[in-house]
Amino acid sequence: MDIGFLMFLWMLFGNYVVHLDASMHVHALNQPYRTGYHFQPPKNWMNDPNGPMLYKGIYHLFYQWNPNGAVWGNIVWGHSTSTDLVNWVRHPPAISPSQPSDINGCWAGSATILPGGKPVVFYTGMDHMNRQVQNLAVPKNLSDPFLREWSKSPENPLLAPTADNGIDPDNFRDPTTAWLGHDGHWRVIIGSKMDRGRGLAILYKSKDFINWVKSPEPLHSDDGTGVWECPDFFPVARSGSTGIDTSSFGTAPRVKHVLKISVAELAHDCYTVGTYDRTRDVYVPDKGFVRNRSAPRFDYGKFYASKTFFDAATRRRILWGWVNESSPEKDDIEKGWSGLQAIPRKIWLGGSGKQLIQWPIMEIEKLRAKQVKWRNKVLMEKGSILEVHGITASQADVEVSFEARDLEKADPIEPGWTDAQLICSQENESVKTGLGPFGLMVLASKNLEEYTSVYFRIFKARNDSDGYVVVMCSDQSRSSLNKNNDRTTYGAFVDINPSYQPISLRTLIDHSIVESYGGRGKACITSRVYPKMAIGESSHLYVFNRGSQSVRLSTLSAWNMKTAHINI
Ligand code: DQQ
Repeated sequence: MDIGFLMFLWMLFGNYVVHLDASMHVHALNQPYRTGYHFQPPKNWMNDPNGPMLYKGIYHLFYQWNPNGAVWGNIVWGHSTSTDLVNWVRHPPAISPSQPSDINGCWAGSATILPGGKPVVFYTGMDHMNRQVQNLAVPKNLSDPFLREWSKSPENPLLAPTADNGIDPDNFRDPTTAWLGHDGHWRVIIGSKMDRGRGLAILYKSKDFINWVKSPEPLHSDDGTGVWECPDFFPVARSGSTGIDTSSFGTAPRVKHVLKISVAELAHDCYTVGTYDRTRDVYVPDKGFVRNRSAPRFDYGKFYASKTFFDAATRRRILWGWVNESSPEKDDIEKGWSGLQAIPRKIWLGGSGKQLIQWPIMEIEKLRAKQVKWRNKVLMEKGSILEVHGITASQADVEVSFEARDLEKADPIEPGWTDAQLICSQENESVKTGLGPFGLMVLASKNLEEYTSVYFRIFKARNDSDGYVVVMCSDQSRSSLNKNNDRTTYGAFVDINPSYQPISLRTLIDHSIVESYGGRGKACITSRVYPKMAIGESSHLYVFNRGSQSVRLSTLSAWNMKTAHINI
């Protein structure tokens, strides 16, 4: 069948939004935790996003998938495509174990678009000796925009641990998107670990993408971080939110580089912003970036093994990240699936040059349906709770902004309170302090037997000249009557000055995921929750203030989100 005709059929039937109230009802009864607009396969286990790219106008997402069950194992590359990053069509797995170099699993990897527009993927194979090696695969038919069939290189594995190169065969994985160097040679980095827990990004170079030479020095390494998984290395503009191609030759001071590593020991995606010296092939993080537990993170909740790609059509850099379950494994087996992808986020460097900003891709706004709008409401001190009526609160998008008066009444932050998650856990949302907690209660039952609260507290900094410290929390401790799930209270600092700016929060609520963006994307926290009562139409949304000072809600917009067509 002709490709044009196929595309036509797909546009007609594939790329539409389903909004079936009856099916939502069935959804609520049988599978209350499946999502309406977050990416997930129809069943079984999913983890890392792999090889995201745009090819001939079609977005591709591959993902670590177990075709046989709801727990990790038998890993293949699941594959879906989309024209809008919202609605997705499922294809057969793109890459499955079939040769000695990947017979025990096709693990994480990335896509690179070669000059002339030809995509290739580099992925980690678990070989017949259970060593981690790197393999190449190319599309069989470049005229198929859906890239449904892939051929593995007869030269695989292209990179392997040997007695001479000193690479640990158990810790050598997750190749990045490759980039072209000043000498016209490709570069790629692979996550690894050396003795005594030094994490590193091993650098390889190649002229032809087949023959690779290991550089004597890694691109970067750090003591005590343990194995680096899923590294991601990309340029960002020093100003503005336009994305930059991974191989772009923009130079400092107009371009900075970001190195993200997934720290396995912490299950966190941490990043630094710094300078990439193209001649010496080293990356040096800017001063002030710490690499310990308080390193900056893409997300301060559940979000791991993330990967970006450059969307050349819209000139955006887009971030995908895996959001794991926080329920016991037996519950995952019972419901027959595990793992979501967060809503793809546009990502860019903030004006301070010190942090990345993330915002849900604008395409997701086309799912917004019925809207409720509020303006100028005063949330009185000590227990103001207002219900937002008129939307389906289990599948919603909410944007709200608060203005705190009487900032001088904020309590001073305790000395040593440098860990926001710890502050949020100690300063539980029911404890009243000067300014805050104020925020949202989402996925709440009518009488608040269950709810997930996302809220702020404002403290005075220890030095008057430093102004205020704004902490954002996402509290899962009362999310479900079932106490067997993870009940962590997550926390993040939000770098805003409440004297001049309203404190804004956007929360994407989708049955079992609560994805929150504080300070217009300066701090993100994603939670997974499994309410027993606050399900489907029995789910409610509230705004609250439990602090001892009143707070003004300047604006609130809440929308029902339509159900997207995802992998059905
Ligand atoms: N998941 C993959 C690995 C990667 C890990 C295996 C990160 O390649 O290091 O499924 O979640």
